[in-house]
Amino acid sequence: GKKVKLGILYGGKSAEHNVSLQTAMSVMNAVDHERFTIKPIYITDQGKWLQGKEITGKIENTSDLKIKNSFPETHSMIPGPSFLPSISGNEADGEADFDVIFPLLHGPNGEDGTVQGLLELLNVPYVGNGVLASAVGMDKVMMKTAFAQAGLKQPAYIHFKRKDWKNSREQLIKQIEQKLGFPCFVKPANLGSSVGISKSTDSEDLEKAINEALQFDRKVIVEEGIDGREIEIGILGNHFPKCSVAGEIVSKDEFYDYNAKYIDGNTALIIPANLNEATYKELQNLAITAFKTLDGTGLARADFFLTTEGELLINEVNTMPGFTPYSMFPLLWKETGISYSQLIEKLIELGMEDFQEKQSIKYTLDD
Ligand code: G1L
Repeated sequence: GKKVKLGILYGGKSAEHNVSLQTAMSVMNAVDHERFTIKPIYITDQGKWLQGKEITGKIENTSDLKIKNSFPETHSMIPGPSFLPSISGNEADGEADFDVIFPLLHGPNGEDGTVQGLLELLNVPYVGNGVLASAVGMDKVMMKTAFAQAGLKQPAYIHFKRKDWKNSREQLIKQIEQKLGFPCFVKPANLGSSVGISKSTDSEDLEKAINEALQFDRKVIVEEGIDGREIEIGILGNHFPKCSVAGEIVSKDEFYDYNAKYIDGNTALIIPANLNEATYKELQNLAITAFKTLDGTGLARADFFLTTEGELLINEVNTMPGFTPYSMFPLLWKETGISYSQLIEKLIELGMEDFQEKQSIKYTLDD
């Protein structure tokens, strides 16, 4: 058949610009050039959109992905209306430039549903979660509210805004001490920022941590510290999502005790995690429930605590997990029997399937 024109959207005005470049390089090198035409779309760290020439061979260096001049030159890239029809193929002369887009962007300008919204308006199929799941998954407070409603157990937490902190600091500190105790974790509500997160062991610490987190977001969440193991699991699918094996994250002090295959800085990933059968079953059920609660499509990584009492608490669901071949999500699927290349193809398929399904929704009341 015809080759699928795969747009890879990467870069972005974000602190994680380089993570995105690394990931885009891995994805481009893993897809089958016989089946796909790879078309790069680069967003510079200044937020400028540039389209690159088709990629036909192996990329050796991420600097090769830092496109300088847009191609074709006549294209004015987003933002600006003239380019929009050519992404989606709504032009009078016909064919779409892209059959499907793989968005690899991190942070408030891409992971929070805004890019997904743009792609919806352009009417182009894309890989991964839609607007709603991306947006809810990005905001820890919204996510926890949804999980609570679904009856999922999670660590206790308190959230507030910059204004509340300004007006009732004393009261908030007291509330946190009473409801959560120490240690507790302070985080910007926005999941995209890995910055601004800290552990507090006393109220003095806590104040500092909150001031710090408030620099990165107007909304802050403080979570109870949990004594337990950190367990993660991959989810793949649309209507009938499937789980991967689980993985465990252990710290440097512990990982000499394990035969860890994957070591990542100060942590090791134990894959598959050593869990009893009942815990495994429950973990899978909870992960699927969480995914459906967010109305997820394509993929997610669900992160849990397994308490010393054997209880599973959901920590968060990441709708855009790390995605190099050495990241937890692809490693979990590899252990489950799906290679990195197969995973990418499956995700593209799921994205196109979801698009087809959305196309069949009736928007008018005529006939
Ligand atoms: F498109 C997928 F498959 F849905 C997808 C999109 C984005 C998977 C993983 C990611 N991950 C990221 O964008 C990143 C936050 C790790 C930056 Cl590359």
